[in-house]
Amino acid sequence: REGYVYSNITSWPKFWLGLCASHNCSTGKKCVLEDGQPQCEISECVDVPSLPNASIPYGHRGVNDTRAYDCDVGENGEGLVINKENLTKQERQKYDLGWKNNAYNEYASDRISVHRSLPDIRYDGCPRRFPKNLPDTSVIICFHNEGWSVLLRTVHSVIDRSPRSLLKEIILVDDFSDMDHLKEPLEKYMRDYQVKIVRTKKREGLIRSRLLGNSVATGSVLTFLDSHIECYPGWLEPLLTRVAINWSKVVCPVINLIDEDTFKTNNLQATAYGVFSVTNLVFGWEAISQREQARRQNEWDPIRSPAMAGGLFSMSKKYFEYLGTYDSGMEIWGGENIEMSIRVWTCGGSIEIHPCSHVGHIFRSRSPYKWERSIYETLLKNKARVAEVWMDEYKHIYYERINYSSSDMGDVSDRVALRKKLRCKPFKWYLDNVHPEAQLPEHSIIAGDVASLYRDTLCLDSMGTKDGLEIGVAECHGTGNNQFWAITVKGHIYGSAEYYKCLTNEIGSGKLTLWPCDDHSDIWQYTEDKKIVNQGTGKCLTLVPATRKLIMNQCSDVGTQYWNWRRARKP
Ligand code: UD2
Ligand code: MN
Repeated sequence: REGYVYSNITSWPKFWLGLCASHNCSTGKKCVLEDGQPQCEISECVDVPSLPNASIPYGHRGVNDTRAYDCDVGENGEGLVINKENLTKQERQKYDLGWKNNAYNEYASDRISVHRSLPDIRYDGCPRRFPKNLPDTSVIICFHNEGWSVLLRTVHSVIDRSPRSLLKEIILVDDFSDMDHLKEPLEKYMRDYQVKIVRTKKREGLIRSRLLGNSVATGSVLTFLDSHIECYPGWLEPLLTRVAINWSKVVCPVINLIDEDTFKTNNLQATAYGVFSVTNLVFGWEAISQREQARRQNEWDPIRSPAMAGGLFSMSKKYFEYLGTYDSGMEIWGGENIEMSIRVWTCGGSIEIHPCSHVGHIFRSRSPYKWERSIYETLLKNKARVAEVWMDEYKHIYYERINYSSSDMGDVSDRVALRKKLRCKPFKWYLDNVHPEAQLPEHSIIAGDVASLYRDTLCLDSMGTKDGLEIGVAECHGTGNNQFWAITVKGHIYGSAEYYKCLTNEIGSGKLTLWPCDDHSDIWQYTEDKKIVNQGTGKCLTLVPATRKLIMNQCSDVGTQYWNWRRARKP
């Protein structure tokens, strides 16, 4: 096996007993075990553990740090606002470095207890008692370069809030991090908590790292978590209960937001479920459909979700393996959640979000990792593998928008064979039954980029996707996306790869803009001699070469009215 396991669990330390998991403490207090009994106490001031052997103590109780702090900083999911202008030069450097390395405010995190409390936000109707024989779980946390206090808080929130009998083990999978604190110091620290650490031998990415985690897991359920999360009270039991009811259920907690700057948690209930768009395979949240709302009786009933965000879920280990784990041909990050969503639903399982289970997650506005290829190329490859294997005739909707060739996705024959072996239902079944609310684009006549015949290095470009933005021209890049245009059977011109936006010649201003497509969208014609004519006004789309702008003019035979609508490559 790749990597190695640190400690084999023989007996469990007392503080693992998990009694605190079911012991509610009021705001600002945390639960500790005194002689084996759970007690509430005001959290002590010093507990972001120092890095072993670090010369400067870590955390806000550092000997050189004489400012007064509130001991209850961050408790109950409250935020800590750091005014960076007030920091000394040295502190300011730490502050800036924290942001740079992690894309979140590590400086603030270091000042909040790694055992901080979170409020119990479960609905009153959520069960507080659980079946005796719930299956146990391995919690698998993959990380690539994570801040010390954030990773520790992740692990402690699992230990502190999971009943011992349900928590078989915690497995940290280090995906080839290069931060020093994640080497010896982490091993030393985690040894006390009997957390297993396995490491990849090269950068594998999240997908193959999870597979490594699974290969050493011994629990009957796998619970995957990101490395910058915090579990709320009672998070685990509902997930395992659902898996125990039916082993083909894949169950996700409600994902709450932990603010990347202050670490304040948002403590909201579930109002959305997961979906993805067929045009670009991008995951998103959407209001729970009426259909699904009608099926549920209570707000605490599980929500059947068309897709999952990907990071946080429980799934039977046996089922995970039966279903073909993950597509190990996918790189680094992205797309695996869409693949898993389609696979689970079409091959007989289901995905649920449990409103009684909450986990906070730090969403970052940029990715702090190093990427060998660009994020864009990595995603292209991973998503093409999803489309090719799972989407049947619908894959072309995706391909034509990105101009992707089959040679770039690698070999997918194993996954095609898996789909056949499992006798999974067609993608159309998924669209009809699991996510009938999904919007699908109209059937297109031609789809691809549109180059000016007057200057053939210039292509029509949506210039972004905001409603009402004027479109223009830009150097042709050949990757689809903002230069993707499709004219449909009805004569609508779809612009932009991502959303259902239609080309409109605004009355009055005459501007050429994109608005959400509907029955009233402008009708266009792409003529035999390659002009783009607006049916309402009879005018032709015309390039103004000097300004690189577009206008509508009377049709004539000037070169600037001719456009080469080039078909996207189809694998
Ligand atoms: C979301 C998911 C994430 C994953 C991703 C799509 C949630 C909360 N998060 O993005 O789990 O499904 O969508 O792929 O649903 N990591 C590695 N090696 C790498 C890169 C990342 O181990 O090369 C780890 C990383 O440390 C983290 C996890 O993988 O724990 C997910 O990465 P992320 O947090 O950057 O992704 P996120 O939350 O934006
Ligand atoms: Mn994440």
